[in-house]
Amino acid sequence: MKTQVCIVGAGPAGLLLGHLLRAEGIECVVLERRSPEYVLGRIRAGVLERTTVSLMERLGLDARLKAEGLIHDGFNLADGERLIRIDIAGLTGKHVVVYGQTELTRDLMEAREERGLEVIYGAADVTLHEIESDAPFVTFLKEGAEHRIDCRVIAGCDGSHGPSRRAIPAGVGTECGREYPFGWLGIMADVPPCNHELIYANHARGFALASMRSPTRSRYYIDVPLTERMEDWPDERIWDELAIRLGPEAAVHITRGPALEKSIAPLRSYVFAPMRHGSLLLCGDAAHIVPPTGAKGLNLAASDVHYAAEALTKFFRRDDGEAVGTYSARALARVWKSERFSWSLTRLMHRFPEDGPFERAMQVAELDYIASSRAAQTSIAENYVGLPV
Ligand code: RFL
Ligand code: PHB
Repeated sequence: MKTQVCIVGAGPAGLLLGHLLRAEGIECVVLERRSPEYVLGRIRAGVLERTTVSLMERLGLDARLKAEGLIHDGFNLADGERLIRIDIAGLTGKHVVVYGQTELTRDLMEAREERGLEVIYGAADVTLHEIESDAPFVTFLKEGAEHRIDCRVIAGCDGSHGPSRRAIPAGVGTECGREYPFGWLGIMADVPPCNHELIYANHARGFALASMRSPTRSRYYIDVPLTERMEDWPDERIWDELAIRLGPEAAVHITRGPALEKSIAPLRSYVFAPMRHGSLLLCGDAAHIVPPTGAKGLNLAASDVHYAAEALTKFFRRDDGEAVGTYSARALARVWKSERFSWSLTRLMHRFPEDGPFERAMQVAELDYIASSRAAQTSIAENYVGLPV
């Protein structure tokens, strides 16, 4: 098989890129290791920035997002006693939209036939070849047979464990990051949210987040040591812990219900640079990871795709390779700012095991400063709604 762009991974980055390229008449094929059902079963992000919504609008795939997405004009930081509201609409004139990554992925998935986007699910042993040449190719196994896709460009949208980043020879790139000494235990339940806006709480017992997917579906998180096992967290224990950490005002509005899903995700910051090597472009989690505090992971994948689609359109439609050459620098400039924001909000809202009285005093002072300073709130708000692309 021959195509112009072979996209590895059909998560939000791969599907968004595929649709944007097809809309420009560029040929592409997406290869996905898992089944569509498996991809839709993964519960992840929930908050969309303007840039992510705009991409769906541009594709004309925003009907359900418009109808079902919840517009949020603010969110809250709780520090045990008070609730500091960040009025993102008042401070920036913009808002965020609460709409699950699962739903966004479903919208992109369902439009693939109508838009002529070929996605091959169940592609095993995907391997990238000759990425330093102008004629790279990808091989994979499907139902026991080996297949080969020749292309001009490979887009690595295969998440943090995929083969794309690993295809870059050792010594070419640099990587750095940090692991955090806790994970987020998430619970999804068909109960009304305890508050109409998100609450990120820093409590003596640890972090908590009250989020949602709809007026009848709640998503909550607490941080737990990485040594915790899911079996030790029956639903009632999670609800009890949430009620304490979110504080009495929110606790009275928590409706408990059976968990539809529960899982523990580790927190990590990571960046691989450059995001292009030869004919391979990396997008989304394949190149970087942020801790979920601040809801940047999915949105960063979308902004990478925005730059990648623009670069590839110039390359294939106008024979202009400059944008491909500058893709990595453009994408990384935004990536680092989101890394900084996610790291700083994580630092502010979690109790780190190694922290002493000084680190805690710094958190208190910063929360106090945020509570009293419009400038500090504006800085948080403009990062939360998403920096411009
Ligand atoms: P994805 O979504 O991981 O998609 C990558 C796709 O590539 C496929 N793949 C392969 N395909 C072919 N061959 C291979 N060998 C392959 N290996 C992997 C995978 O099956 C998958 O379909 O990356 P993408 O598209 O870059 O999107 C990024 C976002 O998914 C990610 O940043 C966020 O979901 C991060 N994240 C969260 N972000 C938030 O903003 N808020 C959250 O609450 C939140 N929760 C999460 C998360 C990420 C998690 N991960 C990665 C473990 C919770 C979890 C558990
Ligand atoms: C979510 O609803 O899953 C969510 C919301 C905000 C975050 C992280 C996750 O910062």
